[in-house]
Amino acid sequence: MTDPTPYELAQQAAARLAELTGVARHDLALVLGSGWLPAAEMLGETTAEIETTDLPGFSAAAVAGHSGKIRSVRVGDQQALVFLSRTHYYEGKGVAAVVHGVRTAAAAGCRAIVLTNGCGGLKETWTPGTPVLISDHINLTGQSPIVGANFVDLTDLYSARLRAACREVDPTLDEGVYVQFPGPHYETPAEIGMVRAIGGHLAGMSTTLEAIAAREAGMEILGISLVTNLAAGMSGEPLDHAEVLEAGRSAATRMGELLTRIVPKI
Ligand code: 8IG
Repeated sequence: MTDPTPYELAQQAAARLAELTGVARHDLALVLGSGWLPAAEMLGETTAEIETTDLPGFSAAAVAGHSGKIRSVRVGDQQALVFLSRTHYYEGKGVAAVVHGVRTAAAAGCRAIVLTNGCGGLKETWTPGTPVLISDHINLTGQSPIVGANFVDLTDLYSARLRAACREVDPTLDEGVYVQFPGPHYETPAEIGMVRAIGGHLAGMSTTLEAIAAREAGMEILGISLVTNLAAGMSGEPLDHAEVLEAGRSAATRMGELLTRIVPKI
């Protein structure tokens, strides 16, 4: 027997997900980045929680503050699929593993996806704990989740409609271009200088490959970064992961309200 394609594997995962959650179709998905869990706790009633490893194609989560679970959450009259963790590119499991959750969400019926992350910010005014809408991205991994001659258009990758909806909820929200580095090391100050030079405002290790896979699958995409630290070389302090988790806790209420109020508009 031949191995399943990534799309077939996602279909299998979605079928098992439907069995385990008792929900035939989900409406939208959220992927939680570093620091986002406290905010997502405010979304609504969790009707099922499963281990990602109970679904075909997922492997165990590896980072402190990332929990390898998926929740089915009732939000108003919608059923959301919430990934409490993601597979990062730097884990070396391959790009298909990185986007398997996104493809599973698409196969589960999700028409939209909210991709969140924790990242470094390049604007001094973005103090740790500031959420920023992703307006566009630069993918510095040099990889694509798409294999073969499928020339997917990435114009307006991050939905202008959903960004406008977010600003109706919170008019103070800023936006910026997210630059994905391979990681797992943070950038050098010189690399942050490069990010600035090429038009980036946010530096992180996720999201762009997932957004590409989500677009390929026809989903509407909302990207929100939580700036957890000033980018390398800007603060005079070294970067550390504890700072990331603390920024999430302190900003949870603001981000939780944003998520809760944006979902009905999706
Ligand atoms: I949280 O400053 C978090 N993730 N690449 N740079 C990169 N990833 C990050 C950063 C950061 N902060």
